[in-house]
Amino acid sequence: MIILHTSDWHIGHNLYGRSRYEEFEAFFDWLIKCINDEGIEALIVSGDIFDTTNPSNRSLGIYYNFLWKLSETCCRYAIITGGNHDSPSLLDAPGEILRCMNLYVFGAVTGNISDHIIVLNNSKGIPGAVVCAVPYLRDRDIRRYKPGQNIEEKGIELMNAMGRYYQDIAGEAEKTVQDSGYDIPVIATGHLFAAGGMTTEGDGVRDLYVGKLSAFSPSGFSEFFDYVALGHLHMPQKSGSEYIRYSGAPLPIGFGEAKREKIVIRADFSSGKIPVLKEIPVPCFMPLITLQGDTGEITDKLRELLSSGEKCCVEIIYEGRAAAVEVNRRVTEMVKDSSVEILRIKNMRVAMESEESYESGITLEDLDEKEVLRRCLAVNDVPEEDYQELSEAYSEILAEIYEGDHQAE
Ligand SMILES: [Mn+2]
Repeated sequence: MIILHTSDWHIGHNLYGRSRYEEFEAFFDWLIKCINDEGIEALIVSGDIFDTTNPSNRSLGIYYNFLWKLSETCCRYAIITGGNHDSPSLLDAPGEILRCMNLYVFGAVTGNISDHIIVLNNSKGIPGAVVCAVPYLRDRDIRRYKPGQNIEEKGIELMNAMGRYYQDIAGEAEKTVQDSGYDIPVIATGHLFAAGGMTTEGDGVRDLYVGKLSAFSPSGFSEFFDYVALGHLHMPQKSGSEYIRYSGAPLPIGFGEAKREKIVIRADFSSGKIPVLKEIPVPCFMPLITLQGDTGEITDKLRELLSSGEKCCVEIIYEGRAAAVEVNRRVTEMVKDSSVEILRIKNMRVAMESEESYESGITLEDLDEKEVLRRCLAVNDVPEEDYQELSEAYSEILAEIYEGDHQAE
């Protein structure tokens, strides 16, 4: 059985308001070709299919178009699990019809653990692998609410509940393997932050859980799993073992991770339960380039970029002393009618000298939610000893907003 592991597609993601549909279409065309070239029999997608809980019609079109094309490849199965960015009910809505095509979708956990166990048959119709398809585990799905608990206690309980879920599903999978009569590999999926995981600034990875204990120890995965296909972290990485891996996002989600290599992972179980793993690089469909310096440096680098004729998106970090409006005017003039698009200009000098957003030209897009709160507390002269409690309460509200299933009705 040959499997392809990918995650964090974030279909519909835009960069500073610029849509990226063409990049997504190019990625899926490439993925179809890759699946055929690599002889993939099952595709596993570990969460964050869409960027938001209510994706646009065009995003939905890209997704379904891909699933339709997938059915014409050598890939006989797809296991698609929801991430923290996804709406469980939106993913699950076409679940029954997709199942007819051997496409298994799990937006959220059902009450019945055995629903999440799928036996994949090999090309001869004999059981070849078992998949434990575990989507992002929401607090409300696995933990019972107890009044009076503080955030830390809730966090510990949540991590324990996650550990129990993986142990229970491993137990269930073991029975399935025994019933099959074949000694076949077991693959688990997950969308979570594993302890020791790496992120970079501006990579778009959103905090999952409230409180300090928000990382899941990879030792919580049963040894019974031969491979764990993780999603959530956008940088490809191993998590405490060769066989517990994040594939990372196929497209850079921000300028911060533009230079990092993007991959999908091929796991070949043809010679037994220990897979042969291969990282397949994903091509760059739209270079994201950061130009940093004063007016001279920026215009020189921009001229070089323009002469290469390459299509790209640019972020400018301006460190000079002239007025930002002037730089803006100059670079806008330079890229007119070219294949270079400038997505944002950040004025470093003013940003460092002044915290006042009105004067510095810092917009809401430059700040994350926590920074907005920090500024709000400072402006309102809230005493510093209250910061901790207020920011924890604020994080709880944020989690509530992000995890609220707006498509539920
Ligand atoms: Mn993600």
